[in-house]
Amino acid sequence: MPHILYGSLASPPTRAVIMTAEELGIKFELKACNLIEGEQFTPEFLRMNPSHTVPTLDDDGFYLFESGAIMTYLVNKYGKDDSLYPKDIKKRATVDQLLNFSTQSFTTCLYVAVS
Ligand SMILES: N[C@@H](CCC(=O)N[C@@H](CS)C(=O)NCC(=O)O)C(=O)O
Repeated sequence: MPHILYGSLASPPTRAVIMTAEELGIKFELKACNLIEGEQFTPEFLRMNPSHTVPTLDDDGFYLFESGAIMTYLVNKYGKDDSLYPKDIKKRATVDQLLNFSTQSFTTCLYVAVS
C-alpha cells in the first residue's frame, strides 16, 4: 500500500519530505490538509498527530510526524546506500545538524517573520 502523506504544498517541511520521497523513488499519496480551514484539528487528524502539524506520514497505520523524523525513517527504510544519511557518525551528525536547524531554528524564524 502506498504511503499517505498529509501535507500542504505551502509548508516547507512538507516539501522537504516530498523531495526526499522523490529522491528515494517512493510512491506516495499526498492528501492535502487545509490548515486555514483547521483540518489539522479534526479528531481523526489528532489521533494520528496530537501536535496537529503537517507533514504527517501514514505508513500502513504507522503514523509519524516531524519532518526530520519522517525523512530519516524513509531513508532508513528505503535508501539503497548511505549517501542520503551516512553511517559515518560525523557525516551523519552534520546531516542531523541541518535537519534540526531546518525543523527548529529556520522554521521558527520563518513563522515569526510571517506573523
Ligand atoms: N517541526 C515541524 C514543523 C511542522 C509545522 O509547524 N507545520 C506547520 C505548517 S508548515 C503546521 O502544520 N501548522 C499547523 C498547526 O500548527 O496547527 C516539522 O518539521 O514537521
